Amino acid sequence: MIDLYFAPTPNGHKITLFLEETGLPYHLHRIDIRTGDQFKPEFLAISPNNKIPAIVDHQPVDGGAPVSVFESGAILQYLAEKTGKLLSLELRERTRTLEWLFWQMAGFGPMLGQNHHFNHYAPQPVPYAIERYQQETKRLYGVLHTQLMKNAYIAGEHYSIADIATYPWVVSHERQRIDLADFPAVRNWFERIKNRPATEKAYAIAEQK
Ligand SMILES: N[C@@H](CCC(=O)N[C@@H](CS)C(=O)NCC(=O)O)C(=O)O
Repeated sequence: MIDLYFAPTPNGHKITLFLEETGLPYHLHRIDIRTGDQFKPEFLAISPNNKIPAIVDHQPVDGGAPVSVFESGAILQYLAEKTGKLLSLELRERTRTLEWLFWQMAGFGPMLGQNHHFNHYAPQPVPYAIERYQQETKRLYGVLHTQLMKNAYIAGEHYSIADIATYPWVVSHERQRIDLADFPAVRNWFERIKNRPATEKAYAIAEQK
């Protein structure tokens, strides 16, 4: 059984998407990041950077003590290696998948996070920052569009943890002031992932619990 420490945010949704897609049993624990659950000592013991998502795997493949993992990209890689799913063992496809997973973790996620911040949460308008992160958001959607012109999915012809890491950030495209009509390959990919039964279930469960 996997314990998942979760809030319904893009980074949180990555892990419910993976777990629903693969059918790995899990128990979802809500962390209310608006009221400070992420600073409680028992959560910091699992996630020292005080952020969701985090997991504890009570049945690691080595048969040893439970393993905890924080950082959504590391969690996706850990779970993919545990299950043998959504991360190819073939050298080139695996490299491509990890390359785009790291692209999401280091670029698409953080830059779009800044876009959300300066468009919706900053206590005062900062035009330079709004413009800077809007341009960077558009650039990154352009990079994703170019990649998706080549393949059905980000790392090739198979759905992978690179898609799972990226999709929840595209869900918020309207908040990022992005029109998917400007990026048709992204829009087609987005619609296909949205209609996967596991995606529908992951979002429904996350909103309920
Ligand atoms: N790089 C981290 C980012 C995680 C992250 O930013 N989590 C946010 C919610 S999406 C959070 O827990 N924020 C609480 C806080 O910063 O106190 C990951 O991908 O896991």
